[in-house]
Amino acid sequence: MSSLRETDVVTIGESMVLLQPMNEGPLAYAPMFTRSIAGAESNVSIGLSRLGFKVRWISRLGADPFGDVILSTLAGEGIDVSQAVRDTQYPTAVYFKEFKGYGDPNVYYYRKGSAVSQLTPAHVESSWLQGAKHLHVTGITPALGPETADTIRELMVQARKNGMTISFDPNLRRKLWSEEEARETLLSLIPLCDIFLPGIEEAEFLVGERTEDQYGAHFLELGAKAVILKLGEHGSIGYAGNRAVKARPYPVTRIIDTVGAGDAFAAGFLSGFLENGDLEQGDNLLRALTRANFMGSLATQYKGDWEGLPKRDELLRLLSGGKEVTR
Ligand code: KDG
Repeated sequence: MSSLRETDVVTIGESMVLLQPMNEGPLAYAPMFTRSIAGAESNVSIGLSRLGFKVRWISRLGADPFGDVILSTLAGEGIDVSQAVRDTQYPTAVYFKEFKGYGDPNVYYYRKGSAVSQLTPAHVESSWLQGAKHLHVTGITPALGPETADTIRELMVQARKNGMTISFDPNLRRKLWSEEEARETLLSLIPLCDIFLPGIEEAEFLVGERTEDQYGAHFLELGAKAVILKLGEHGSIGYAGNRAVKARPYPVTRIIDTVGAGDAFAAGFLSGFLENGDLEQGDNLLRALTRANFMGSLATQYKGDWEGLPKRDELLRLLSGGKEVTR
């Protein structure tokens, strides 16, 4: 086996070509679109890569032009795509957004029967995790095909055996599976992760209505070492060991597009975790949460799922209140 470069983070998931209407309003009346790419795991990969981390993104893509676009975009962001497989039988997925001018955008998926939906545990290669410190997975991949949940589970088990840390963002996508299936599968993956990153509504979906502290205690009891609750406009709260730390939100004056904010948050949090380590020590948890809140708020101010993610020097300058010289 050829040796792969050292990697900070490995992630696995589906990226799609994203078509966004150039005007607001119903998709049925949208004549023109811009083309980008999107996918929760590749969004996190871009966020981390721009902050200077080495990231390996694993996936399957059709042997089609849309697969080419995704690969060249991610490679252009400095991400290791060498383990992504081209599938000659099944296509790359596509998704559309619809901006109604109020609330979150609607999304329409064309991903049934995609290359990633065919993923099985038999595809897992030991090279995927080689030389890596951390695995990040989401609850989207398990929803995509008959054996994709088992594949994610297998990878988490292998990562554990390799001594890697693991983060898991449930990323509930109700359009992809039934509520019962989603709840059962997502809950079953929590004991395999170190860092669990649910939004407050996802926590409620999983275990019913409780207080923030009860969510934290419950998910820690299930086996996560840290629970990071995203509270939207109220910031976030993290639980690790006996600690509970709340981080204030960054005010956003104009929200353009909320899709991808959770992934920006995850990239921000993981970057803090990877830089500072043990979340039970000192102010490590607060620093990671603060960065996560800032990245999440920044992401909502751009159209597109990842385009607004900052590079390291920009992030550090903005976080310290520095102004940009624009002309
Ligand atoms: O978290 C944002 C992602 O959800 C988006 O980029 C596309 O993967 C995607 C999905 O399934 O919605």
